[in-house]
Amino acid sequence: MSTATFTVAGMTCAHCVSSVTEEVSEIAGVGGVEVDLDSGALTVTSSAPIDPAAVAAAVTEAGYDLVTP
Ligand code: 9UX
Repeated sequence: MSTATFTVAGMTCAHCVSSVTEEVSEIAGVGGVEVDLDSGALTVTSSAPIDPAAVAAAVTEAGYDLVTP
């Protein structure tokens, strides 16, 4: 089990949160997704370490941006 935290920019409502959660949940191996609207924190739990590029692509697909540190 692996957990990774990211930051998403641009979410302003609960539906934004749903969209991001839905897209990231579709990544292979992902078992849990938590999104905090206020901070933009995105926590992804997966069976194997997640590829950050896959997370970035999913967040882009949802219509938002992953903040790259
Ligand atoms: Mo409503 Mo969240 O348009 O972008 S889904 S603010």
